[in-house]
Amino acid sequence: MTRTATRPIVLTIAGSDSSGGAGIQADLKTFTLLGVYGATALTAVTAQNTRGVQAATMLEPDLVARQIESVATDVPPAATKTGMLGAAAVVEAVAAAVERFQLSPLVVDPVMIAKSGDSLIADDAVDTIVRRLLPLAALVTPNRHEAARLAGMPVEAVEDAERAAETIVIRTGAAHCAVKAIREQRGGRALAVDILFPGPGGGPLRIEHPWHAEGQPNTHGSGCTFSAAVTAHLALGLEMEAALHAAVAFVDGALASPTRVGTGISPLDHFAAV
Ligand code: PXL
Repeated sequence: MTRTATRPIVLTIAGSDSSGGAGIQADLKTFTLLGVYGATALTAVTAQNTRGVQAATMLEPDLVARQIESVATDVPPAATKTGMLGAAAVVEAVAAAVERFQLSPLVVDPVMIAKSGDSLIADDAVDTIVRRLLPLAALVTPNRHEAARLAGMPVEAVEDAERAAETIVIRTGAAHCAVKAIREQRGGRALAVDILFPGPGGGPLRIEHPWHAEGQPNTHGSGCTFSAAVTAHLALGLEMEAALHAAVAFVDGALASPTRVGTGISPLDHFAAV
């Protein structure tokens, strides 16, 4: 007798990082370690290592849409995330496909700059994300630089991040906004504070954890991994707040690991938990 089991399916719509630390590769490692089945729609191919991005090519918007269609019509995802989208036409194609196939919940990681400082998005694509994609999002996960750009205000301290998160939610219609990793010095300790703003009418929630990005940080791919982990936990049935706590714990473990890869900014260690 054969037995058929199912596992939650998660779709990531993102770019390839040849070094294996960020992008689609980080997403698939995270999905696998958290026990969900990962499907992918590739938006871009980067030639990249831990020292920087050496080259990048965007895929045709139609091919991005066709990948989403192929996945959605056969292995329908229980949750979807977007990472590097790169160009306004790709954002448009992704938003149209998300609407057409009613991909929900949708987690949008508004990827703009790699840890190396290289830009991963065209200027006009940011506006398209705000206008077309964020209204469809259950959650948007900017870091403080991305939050500043999306909200149009400087974001340095935790209070700024809370204001920016509220502005982003009210302006775009995203259901939740999480601003990642604001550094706060408290006594002799550096903390990383994540903000969750749960939509109009709610108050912000703060999640505090140790700051790991000092010394020889292994932070390459931490944003991708965080949004992938939230998406996986949503697919596993967790509510947003619980999914966020679980994702913070996963990323924390991976950042705390002593394992390093490459000669530049090492990826975090996805395997820390195994
Ligand atoms: O971490 C953001 C990110 C997303 N997607 C791709 C990347 C990076 C950072 O390097 O390379 C493909």
